[in-house]
Amino acid sequence: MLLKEKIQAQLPEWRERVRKLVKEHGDIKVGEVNISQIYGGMRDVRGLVTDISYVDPNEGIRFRGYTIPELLEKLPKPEGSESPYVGGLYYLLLVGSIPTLEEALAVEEEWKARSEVPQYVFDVIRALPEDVHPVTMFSTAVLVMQRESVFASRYHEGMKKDEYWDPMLEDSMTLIARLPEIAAFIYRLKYKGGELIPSNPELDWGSNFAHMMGVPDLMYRDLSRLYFLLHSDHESGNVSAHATHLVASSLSDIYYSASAGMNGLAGPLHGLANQECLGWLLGVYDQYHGVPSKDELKSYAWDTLKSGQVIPGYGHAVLRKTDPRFTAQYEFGLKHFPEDDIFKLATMVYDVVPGVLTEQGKAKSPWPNVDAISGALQYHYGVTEFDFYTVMFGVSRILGVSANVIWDRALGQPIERAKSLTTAMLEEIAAKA
Ligand code: AMX
Repeated sequence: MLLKEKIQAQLPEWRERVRKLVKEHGDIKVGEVNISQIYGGMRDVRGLVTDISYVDPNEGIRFRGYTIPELLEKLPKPEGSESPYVGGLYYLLLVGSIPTLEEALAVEEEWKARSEVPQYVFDVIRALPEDVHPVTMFSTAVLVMQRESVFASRYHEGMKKDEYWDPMLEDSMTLIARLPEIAAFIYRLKYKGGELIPSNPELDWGSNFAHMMGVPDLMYRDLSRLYFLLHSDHESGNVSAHATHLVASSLSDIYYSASAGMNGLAGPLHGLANQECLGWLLGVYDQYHGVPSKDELKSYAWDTLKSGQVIPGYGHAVLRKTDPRFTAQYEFGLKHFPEDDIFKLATMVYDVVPGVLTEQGKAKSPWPNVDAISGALQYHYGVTEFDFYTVMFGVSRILGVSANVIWDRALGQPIERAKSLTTAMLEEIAAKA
């Protein structure tokens, strides 16, 4: 497998780099922790390492050093399309460099060869109660495939530690290959009376998802690939990435770990925000029977805040400017359907809400994050069932978190075990300070 060869070739150098850093500079301090951070969700505590992506508070995400506009320009694309192959993105996340078209297609081919979803996965999803949230279905589907884990079986056969990354890659490739069909299955089962659309082996991974969803407009294929690129990774401290990393650190395989990550993504302050965000936009639209005036929107935003709720899609734990993932989606909408009502409304919210949040003065960032607009784009193409959106986020996020845990294994990261203190101990430390 191409990815395996490419990673293997880099391993000696990477292992030596990390070994040397730890051996020669292991005592050097990179940060401190104060009491507010311990009680404040470990914000800004430097305790993780990843080379796959980095979020600068003002600039936003870079994947392997590349900004989103750079990636949209440089990654290979299907002919006549504007969004890159997801296979090429995965190559970049794992290998660290922009692939050629052939290399991106090699990943796509590898996924095609592994894409058949075993019947038991569909049976398990069908056996769940009808009112189960689609993310629960998705996470369950990921988890149940654990029985096929190559990592788990090789571990029990006594594999050597420096080989751990290899079956982790194997499992990740199989898992990812199956995700588009599993996600589309959940969508069609839950919202389209179970009328399924067979996979089209001619299509790339991202387009095939769009096809199996049953969205007739072919631009939805570009949007799907864009969506999968944008949501894939956001360094290591966010809930889905950290949950996956933490679970994987106990040498659980990717099925256990990614399913845990999906359960974290399901929270309303994380991935579920995109569902809540569209719900909020539609609430505005309903209340004013269409796109409201700016003043009406402002008063709706204040009502939300006064009732003690957050305005979904705005604010971020790290970012302090408009999220470039928001901008990329905003530009897509502006190019393809500027007159769409919900898109216009989302644009107006972008105009109004940062001012409202600034006036309220609580949120450290009043700017939109990735979720503020993604639902409006889905809605335009007829994917209006917004409790499904976090599943799409999950399909994408598994790309990033799996790339991270493959490298965790490759570099021999140990089981994670942070230290906790009691409140009395902290009081004592404070009293002595
Ligand atoms: N609307 C109203 N209040 C907000 C707010 C928003 N959009 N964003 C932050 N605040 C409030 C917080 O609730 C907090 O209030 P508190 O002191 O009463 O608890 C205060 O501002 C300070 O919060 P912060 O330090 O700026 O943010 P944080 O790091 O604690 O949380 C986040 C970050 C994203 C959870 C928060 O901004 C939020 O709840 N936003 C809305 C939900 C959302 O969009 N989530 C998606 C995040 C991206 C993703 O993972 N998909």
